[in-house]
This record gives sequence, C-alpha cells and structure tokens, in this order.
Amino acid sequence: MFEKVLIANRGEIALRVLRACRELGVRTVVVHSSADADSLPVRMADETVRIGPAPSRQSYLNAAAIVEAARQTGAQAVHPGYGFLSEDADFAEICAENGLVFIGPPPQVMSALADKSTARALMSRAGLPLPPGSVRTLPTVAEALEVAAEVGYPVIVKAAAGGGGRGMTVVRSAGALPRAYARTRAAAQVAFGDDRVYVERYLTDARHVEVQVLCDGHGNGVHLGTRDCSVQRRHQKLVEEAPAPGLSVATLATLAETALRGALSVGFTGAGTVEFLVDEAERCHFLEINCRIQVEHPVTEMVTGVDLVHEQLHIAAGVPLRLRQEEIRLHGVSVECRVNVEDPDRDFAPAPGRLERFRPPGGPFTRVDTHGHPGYLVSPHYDSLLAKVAVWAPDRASALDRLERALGEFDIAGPGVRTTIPFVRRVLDDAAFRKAGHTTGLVDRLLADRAPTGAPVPAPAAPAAAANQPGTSVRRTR
Ligand code: MV4
Repeated sequence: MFEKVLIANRGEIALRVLRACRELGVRTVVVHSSADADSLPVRMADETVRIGPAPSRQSYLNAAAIVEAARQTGAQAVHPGYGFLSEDADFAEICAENGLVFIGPPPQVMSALADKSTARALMSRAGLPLPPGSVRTLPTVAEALEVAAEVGYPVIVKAAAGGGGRGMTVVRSAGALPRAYARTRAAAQVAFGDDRVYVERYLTDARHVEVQVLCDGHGNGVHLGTRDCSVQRRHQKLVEEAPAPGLSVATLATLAETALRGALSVGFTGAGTVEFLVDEAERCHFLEINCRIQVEHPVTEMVTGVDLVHEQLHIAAGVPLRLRQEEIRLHGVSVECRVNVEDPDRDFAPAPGRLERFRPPGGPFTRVDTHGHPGYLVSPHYDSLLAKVAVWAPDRASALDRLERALGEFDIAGPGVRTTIPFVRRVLDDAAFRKAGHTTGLVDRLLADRAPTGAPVPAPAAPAAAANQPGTSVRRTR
C-alpha cells in the first residue's frame, strides 16, 4: 500500500477519501485553494499545500501545481475524487510522467472512454446493446438526417466529447434537425474544442440505471450491482438508490454481467460506472462509462458492505482484487439524496452563505457525507453539493421512510442559505416514485405541477413544514 496519497479535491469527497486513507494507514496530503484554507479536509489532513486562489482553474484544475505539491511532500499517488481532474486523461498522463500513480484507469482507457463515440463502438464490439443510432460521428447534416430517418424521431444529437448530459440536443422532427445539428456542433466546439457529433434514437420514459464495477490491473473484475439515478434535474442527480427498483431479477443480472464484460474488454481498472437507459420493456441500452468514484457510491457501499475507496487504493497499489463475485451479496435497499445549497423556488439558483446552524441527522443506518459544520462559509466558487444523506433498510418502503425521517432532522440555516431538501421531500412523497414507477421525466413533472411564479404558493402539509423549519415555534407532541 502507498505510504502517502495526495487528495486532489475538496468538500465531502476529499473527506471521504481522507478517511479511507487513514483506515489503511496511508498518510494524506490535501491540496486546497485559498477559499478552502479553513475547511474540514484541510484541518483533518496530515499535510496540506495551498495550490492557488479560489477559482478552480487556478487551483483544483491546476495540474502543474498539484504535481509540484506531490513532489514537495513525497506523495506517491493522487486521488482525484470526482469532477475537477478526475476524468482528465492528460492529467493522468502527467502524473505518470512524474512518477505518480493516478488513482483511476490507464490514460489510454480514460481517453478512449471519454470519447462517447469510441466508447459506443468499443462496447458494441463487446456485445453491449446500444440505443439505435450511428457508431461513427457524422461530419455532415446530410448524414445526420440519414441516420435520424433510419432510427426514427425523436432523436438526440450528442457531442462525442460530451458526457454526463453535457452537449446533447433532443430533436423531434427532420425539420428541426439541421439547426439542432449546427447548434450542438458549435456548442461542442466551444465547450470541448471538439465538434464531432453522433445521432441516437431518443428514448423517452426510460430509467437511468448504472452498474458499479471494480477491476484490478491483473484482468480480474467484479460488479457490485445496480443503482437507479432517474431522479435528475438538468443531468444533476437528486436521489439515487441501490439496487435499481422495479426491474426483474433477470434484467438486473444481465445489466451487471454485460457491464462488467464491457469494462474488462477495454482494460478498465479501478472503480467504474457503466450507465444504461432501461426502457418500459426492460430493454437495456448502453450510454457511457464513467472512470471515477461517483457521488452516489455510498448506496452501493451500504448494500454490499464494500468500501469502494479502499478498493480503489488497493487496485492502484497493484494488489490483486480481494473480492470474488460470489462473495458480493446485495442486502436490503439504500437510498441517498443530495443536499445542495440551491433554492428550489428560484430555479435551483446557488444559495451559498454562512451556515449559522448545521445539525446533520443521525440514528440507525443513516450515513451523512458532508464537509459542513456550524459556522462554515459555503463558497460560491464551487459545486453546490453540501451533504449527502444515505440510509439503509431491509426494504425500499422502510428506506424511504427512514430518509424522510433523516431529512426532517437536518437543520441548516444561515443568511441567504437555501437547500434542495424541500424539493427532495416532494420526490420522496411522489406516488409514482414510491411505487418505483418513475422515469427520467419525474423531476420535470414535479416542477410543472407547481404553482406558477406569482400565484400563491399552497401551504405544505403541516408535518413537512414543521420538520423543514427546525427552530420555529411549531412543536408537536408525540
Ligand atoms: C439519452 C437519453 C435518451 N435517449 N440518450 C443523460 C446523461 C447522459 N449520460 C446521457 N443521458 C441521456 N441520454 C438517448 N439516446 C436520456 C438521457 C437522460 C436524460 C434525458 C433527459 C432528462 C433526464 C435524463 C436523465 C438521465 C439520462
């Protein structure tokens, strides 16, 4: 195992990785921006290095400064967390050139999978089912029209360099395609410096289901079951659960096996996520592979008992996989929600500020991953994720009840601070969601159901209102 690992991230995931390192007797170096000098991961690290000012470009995305911090401190490996440099093949390459282990797959695998069109071709070759569409990118609008006519409308134009919902446009008819095609290419050129696009049939009313895999550098791999991440707003997940509900045992097994086969076929190593869309007939369609630890990894940890960050560290250190597939058993249900400092009543606009009160939930089978604390100043410079609340229970209904209970305990308050908790509670209350009958359209439906701006907002049910505003004078007897 490594003696010292540099954590090239911030917030809750920096803490999560730090804790795994500590459990394995690995010393930690936390790099940070000026804005995070007083943050919990910095306070808890063995060593810290300030790598730049608040803006991410000059700090958490500053590869040269991170490599220099590793050199100065003698760190042997870099854990990139999620976001920032976690899926940057060039950064992985720079680490290798400087004698540092990048905790993730080899750079060539990362860059092959980062190109969604290449990923499609590779996975198709490995036998994974794809949404109908073109495997090659389409350099002319004529070819795009041809593919769209073959697969039928609606279609989705996707940037090869995109991913995670960035750089895609849904097109309902041939008349609308030329403009959407041109617009997607132009936007991709600006965002990624790469304007190649491809066309797929757009699958409506599907679920977003993903499979967690772990692969070592010796050709071994295991899958750790499925997660449903259909509850998304503008491709930001709000609620995630494991295992994916409402699917047959056969579908779940097929998803897990094909995902692992796909990952192993390209020499994937480390912790990865293979994303699928599952339609009403439970047909599965490969979307993309993510090469990082994901925000929603705790739900998989809670149903498998496997510490995914421990496994990432062992794999990166060259240790053969310590798990055999038959040892991985799924037990019960875990549901997680994200607590973002955003105002659901103002189109989820960032609502950062000083946390005058911060009291996370506790209790049985309740895990809170957060870097928040009373007095913490949430910076406007970064992602708005403040906490994740994940619960476990023997069955889905009990897990949802437990998450409701936990969210009711969460007391977060400060001037200008708002959170996504009230919105997540509407999701948990939704009848279709409760029955596991929801699709990726759930969030838009909930947002459309709301009173238009300017109209009186209906008062929420009394228990929810009271639980949402701890510290008000409302008190109910038990
Ligand atoms: C799709 C799709 C439907 N059809 N591709 C979004 C994230 C990225 N990994 C791929 N995504 C999607 N790709 C085809 N051919 C639906 C999604 C999608 C989605 C779309 C609209 C609203 C919410 C969504 C949530 C998950 C996935």
